[in-house]
Amino acid sequence: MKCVLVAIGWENIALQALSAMLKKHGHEVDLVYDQALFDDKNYLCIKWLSKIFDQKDLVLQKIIELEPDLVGFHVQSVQYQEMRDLAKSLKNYYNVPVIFGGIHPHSAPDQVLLSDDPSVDIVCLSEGEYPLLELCNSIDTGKIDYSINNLWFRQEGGSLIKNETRPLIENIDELPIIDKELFAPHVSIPYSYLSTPSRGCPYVCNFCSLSFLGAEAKRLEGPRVRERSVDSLLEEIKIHIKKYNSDWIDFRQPVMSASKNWTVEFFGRYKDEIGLPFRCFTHPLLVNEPAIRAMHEAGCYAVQMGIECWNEEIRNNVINRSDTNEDIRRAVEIFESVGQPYALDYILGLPRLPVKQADGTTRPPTPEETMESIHEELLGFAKFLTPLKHCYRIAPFMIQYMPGTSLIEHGMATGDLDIEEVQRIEEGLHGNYMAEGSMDIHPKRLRLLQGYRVLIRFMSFLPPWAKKLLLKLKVYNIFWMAPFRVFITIFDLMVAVRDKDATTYAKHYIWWFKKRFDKNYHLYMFKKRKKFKPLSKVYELPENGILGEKISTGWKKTEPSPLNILKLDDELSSISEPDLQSDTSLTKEHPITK
Ligand code: B12
Ligand code: SF4
Repeated sequence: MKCVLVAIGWENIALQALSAMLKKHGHEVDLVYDQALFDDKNYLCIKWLSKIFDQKDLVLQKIIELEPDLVGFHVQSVQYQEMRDLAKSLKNYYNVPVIFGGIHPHSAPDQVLLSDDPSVDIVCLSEGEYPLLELCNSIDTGKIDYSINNLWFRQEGGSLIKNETRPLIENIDELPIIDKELFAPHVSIPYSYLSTPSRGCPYVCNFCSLSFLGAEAKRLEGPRVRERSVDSLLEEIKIHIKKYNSDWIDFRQPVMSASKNWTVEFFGRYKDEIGLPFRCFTHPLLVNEPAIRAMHEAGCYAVQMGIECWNEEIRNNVINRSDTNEDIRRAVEIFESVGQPYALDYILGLPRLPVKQADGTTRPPTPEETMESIHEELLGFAKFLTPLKHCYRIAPFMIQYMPGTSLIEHGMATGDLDIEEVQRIEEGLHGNYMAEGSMDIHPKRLRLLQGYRVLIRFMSFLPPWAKKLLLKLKVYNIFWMAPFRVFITIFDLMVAVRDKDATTYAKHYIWWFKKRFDKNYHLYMFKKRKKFKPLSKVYELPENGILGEKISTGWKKTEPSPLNILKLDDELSSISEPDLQSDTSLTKEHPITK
């Protein structure tokens, strides 16, 4: 059978993993990729430019032209609304089951699989390799198997089937090597090679989507962190590097690495067997000298580490990180002594702690107490940054609440979030952390945070003596008065010039931009739009699972036998007038046909 996978915004390892599994078992896989130029939900979002380059109609056209048997969307929260719209449009023209997978459907499956909206038929929770394979195998037999674990189904009429979640895959080496080829026509793999060497994270920071995956792993009694073996990871990299000749490697796993021995062994061999510069991520509690030295000697040009909050009480009690400020100092001293360049991440706008009252109860902090606590925290952090020499980038972001994470409860308790805001978060309608983040906070507090954001960003490229002077003379007070966007853009650009990550991102953008003028590319700017005839009824999964006949407009359900027609007549007579009307409204002409 043919499965079409859909991605928006950036290269996607999840789809490469799924594709490898399906292809290994003889299924056909295609990718429809929308770079979403200037609205990639990653870093660069310029609304007016994104409108000029918006080619959603071509994305839809491409999916329909491929005549798939199943369409799978990878959905992160920031992409949810767009993906849902795309699925809805697709079903106006083509009869096909739609499956949503990825962290967003996993975090909010009930919000995605709605009984009153047939846009999404199936949701995949947790890991998708085996469930998707089993689903495709069942489609091959002509009848959907509704008992596949990890999958939730929506059937004709809106009834839902919610299957159990299976344990996590213990040995991820057993999975086939990811299918990089899938993305080769769409992203420039030679610029940078994206790899995720492990799954899961040993920590449970409650602002992070991985925290509830951790809780889920515990419930399923499986191991939370699963690492590829050194041999298997080196093999994957060697095969692909030979093919794509990439400039550097971007190790994008939660933390590299949960095990000191693995790190020392892997990077000891990496140096001789691969030897390319790379970047990776860590956590203050995982930083130890042998591991950092092994990484540094192997060509690590940057380690990225989250500090997230300099107020120890908030770090421990609100965001659920157990590291102390001393642990962070110790980790940073190791980077400094080894001479390892590093980048630090920071979250602005975290909820404050409730205030304890004399009678033992608590109350939310007052606006004044909140402002005071922010000043204290961020000036303390700025002072901590002053002597650092090898920290080449400090990235302060606005808090973006992720669906399903328990930080939301703290936000509610302190009044930072209300129920409507939470609903917006679960529907993927919240702001990106690169911009204003999730909250609709008081303008005074926002201004204060923006001022500190500029100050901390500015400190990224100052030598220690200049940072000291800046703080001593309080020159930074100017940042509270200046236009935030102008300042942050200037400083972002200054940091970006010497940041390999940012320069590669810029190179990718130019590459993508050129693709829009390549006649053979599916998102060619001037490509002729096809007209598709709208269907009279939106496709829904048949109750008996039988898919019927495959024609150019997708699955055509088998005509009911004369016996069933009699039954159907009875059913139809019980449908009320408004129901029939709402059905015909689905035949309205869609913009693509205009
Ligand atoms: C690598 C990575 C990236 C890479 C590549 C993106 C990618 N998805 O491959 C880059 C750098 C581009 C990136 C960017 C962003 N990322 Co990111 N990223 C990750 C990271 C570290 C690993 C993802 C990964 O490769 N996992 C390995 C694969 C195999 O596992 P998986 O993704 O869980 O997929 C499995 C299942 O979910 C399921 N599945 C997934 N998709 C589908 C689809 C179908 C049809 C089916 C059936 C199943 C299925 O099957 C897969 C295989 O088992 C995760 C954290 C994490 N560990 O998950 C964050 C994470 C996914 N990123 C996150 C975010 C917020 C972003 C950004 C928005 C941030 C930003 N502004 O920079 C952007 C969005 C860019 C974009 N448009 O894609 C959040 C998402 C939170 C949320 N609720 O949406 C995560 C979870 C990090 C976090 N700690 O919260 N990211
Ligand atoms: S250490 Fe990083 S990846 Fe792990 S739970 Fe915390 S924020 Fe998420």
